[in-house]
Amino acid sequence: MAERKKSSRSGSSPAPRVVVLLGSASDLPVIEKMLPLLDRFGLPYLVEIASAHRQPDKLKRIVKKTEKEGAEIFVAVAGMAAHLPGVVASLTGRPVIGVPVASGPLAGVDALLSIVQMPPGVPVATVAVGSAGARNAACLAARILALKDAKVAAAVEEYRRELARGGR
Ligand code: C2R
Repeated sequence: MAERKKSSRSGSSPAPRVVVLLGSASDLPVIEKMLPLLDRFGLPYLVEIASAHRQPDKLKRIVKKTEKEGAEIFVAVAGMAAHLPGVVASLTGRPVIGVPVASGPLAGVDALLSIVQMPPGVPVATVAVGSAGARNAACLAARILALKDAKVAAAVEEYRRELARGGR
């Protein structure tokens, strides 16, 4: 499964600036509301299912290839013993945002602790469990990229104004 989205600002299919990696197809519902946000911020993205546990070679290939193509932020979404974000952070020096998923009997506490408790030197910016976290991953990616991209910064500010008007 690979979904390469065009930037809403461009007619061609640009290289992804944000790469969204999922541990399983069962995690897909969690990113449903994240993808329209990436579109809104004008960030082309790629979605791939690549488990560090089950498909380590595939995961490494995707990270290395997209990094070479210019990917700036990696978002890794996983439940249970969620090693995927940490492994991605070991494969790239680019910022990695980890989204814990509430799958399995521990309802996301397992994933949250697996993602947030990285050893020093290999950071993963950990957001909330589930869909709220996935949406915040898009917002955080945009805020990081906004530092050097005026169009993304304008889109972030417009989104913040909408929230202030009572939007959700
Ligand atoms: P299945 O539904 O495929 O059995 O997966 C997935 O993210 C998912 O939430 C159950 C859960 O296992 C997680 N998973 C990981 C990793 N690979 C799969 N945490 C990994 O590499 O970290």
